[in-house]
Amino acid sequence: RSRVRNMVSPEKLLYKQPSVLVGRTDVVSVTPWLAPIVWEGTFDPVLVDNIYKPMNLTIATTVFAIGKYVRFLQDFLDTAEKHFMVGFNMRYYVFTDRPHDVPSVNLTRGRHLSVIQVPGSNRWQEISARRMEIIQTTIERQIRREADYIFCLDVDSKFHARWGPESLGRLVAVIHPGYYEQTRDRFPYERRPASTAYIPMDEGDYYYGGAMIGGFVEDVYTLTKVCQTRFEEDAGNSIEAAWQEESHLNRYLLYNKPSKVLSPEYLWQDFKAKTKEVKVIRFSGVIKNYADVRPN
Ligand code: U5P
Repeated sequence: RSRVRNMVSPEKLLYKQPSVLVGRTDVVSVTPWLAPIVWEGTFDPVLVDNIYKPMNLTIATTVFAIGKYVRFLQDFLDTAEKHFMVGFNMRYYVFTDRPHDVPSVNLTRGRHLSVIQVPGSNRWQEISARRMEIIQTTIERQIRREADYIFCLDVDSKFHARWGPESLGRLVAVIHPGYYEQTRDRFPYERRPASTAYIPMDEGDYYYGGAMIGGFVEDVYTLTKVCQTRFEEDAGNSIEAAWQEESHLNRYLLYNKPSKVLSPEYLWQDFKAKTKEVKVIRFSGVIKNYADVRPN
């Protein structure tokens, strides 16, 4: 697909003059490999919308709702319709073993939802692992023809404020809200050298959250393919990485740097109090009783 064009700003669009001297100084908004770190105040939402809207992009969103997790779909989808890529063509792909429990949601124009039936599982670790495989096969079967960008999101979450095209990029990751104040030796990376997700103590950029992977469909395809192969290699050696696919994702992103990094505004946790650098919470994981929702 070649619909992603250069960034063209419409003529006569009025917006605040950009400054090279004044901006946010309380947070870092660029990585050492010069990828933007997206924070409130580092982009102009009106300008960004006006650049991306004329491209007529289609965004794919995959979400898994297996077993009792179907109960999270209603809020996830309702809040996505309010805040997520508003005004863009959207294709939700809902993977579930309970298609009859998928709520009917009023979708605005240009937005579609398809339900794809997948087997259930008694082990949540396995559900987590199979996500990579299912995303990969669905990209092969349809998403690569149906969308330009893809976001793979956790369902036990809600949108609270704008999440727009400022988040688009070739390969997009989000900084986990739990570890951004810590040194890398304290990140919960997989630390056993026998695992293909292994990261030594003196390596690592950020700790990325497994609740979101995004980017060009083909870049996310490669990521899921590599992570799944490694996951299976580990399984063959009876190893399960510390945080399953999140560990494999972190390892992948250490050596395949993301082209855009989303600040923890884009992945918060409802049990965590807002910190001063987070001006707006855009998306957060809801508080859930694991004993209640997980199969075991
Ligand atoms: N998930 C399910 N059902 C389960 C466990 C996990 O659908 O029984 C999917 C959900 O999309 C969830 C994601 O958001 O895997 C990550 O799981 P967790 O780490 O939030 O439990």
